[in-house]
Amino acid sequence: MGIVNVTPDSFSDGGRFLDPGRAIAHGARLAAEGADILDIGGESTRPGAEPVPLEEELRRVLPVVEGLAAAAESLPSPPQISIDTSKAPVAEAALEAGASLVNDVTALRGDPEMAGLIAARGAECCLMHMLGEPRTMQLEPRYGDVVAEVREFLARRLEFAVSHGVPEERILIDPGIGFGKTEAHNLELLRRLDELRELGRPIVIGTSRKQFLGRIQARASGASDPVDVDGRLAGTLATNVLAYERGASVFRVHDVAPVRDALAVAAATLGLR
Ligand code: HH2
Repeated sequence: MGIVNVTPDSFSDGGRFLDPGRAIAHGARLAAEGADILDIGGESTRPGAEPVPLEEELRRVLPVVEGLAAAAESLPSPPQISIDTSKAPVAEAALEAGASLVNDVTALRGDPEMAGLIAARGAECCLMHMLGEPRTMQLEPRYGDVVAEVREFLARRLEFAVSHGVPEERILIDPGIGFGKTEAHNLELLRRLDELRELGRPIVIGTSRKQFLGRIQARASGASDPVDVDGRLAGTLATNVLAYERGASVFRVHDVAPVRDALAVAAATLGLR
């Protein structure tokens, strides 16, 4: 899953693809590198981010969804278009324009219309765990057993989605790395990711360029400041390979080609391809 952020403030690429033409070209490049899914988002969820008004989010993402849906038609294996939103009107417009997956970081808690919309449109959805909300989520997050609590949360959200008419086969789950979690929580979730397999749904993992990788890499090299976003590919590769080995099947990343290669080598090593 290649990330297309159409935002001025995303933590790693904010402002780079705010222009629709550039965002479409970027998405097309990720598809050419092997992305099976393009995840288009118009609202940053980085720690501390402020919510974006509906009209503004629509204005950012719609031309990009339309452009990439049109571009996808001419590709030999067209990528699926995903809309990263927690607002039902944005999801609705994107589904109308060619998206077929709704990546909702609130796991259908953000908008009461979202579950019914996804069910009515026969779309797929990704349910992600988040403790709190982006504005405040990194202020001292606490868990007893983080993996058990995330699994329990996802089990309840799966039940909720199914009870609102979304078929189980159309649902993916995601532990929400970095969403209300300390470095230790993120690492524990990755280490014990296989425990989420019990839920029987495909596992999405999103570690790409995230802050905890910058801190770990800095410690490895003896640097005092965290490695900045552009230097976090090593950590991104390591965590995606380990997540793959523990059962993840969708990898939400900024750098599609290197992750594709790392996963191909991991699969060959495990005798899976
Ligand atoms: N992470 C981000 C955004 N959406 N969706 C899922 N399912 N899983 C994730 O881990 C996830 C997500 C944050 O990353 P990014 O989009 O690069 O940054 P920002 O939210 O600042 O735009």
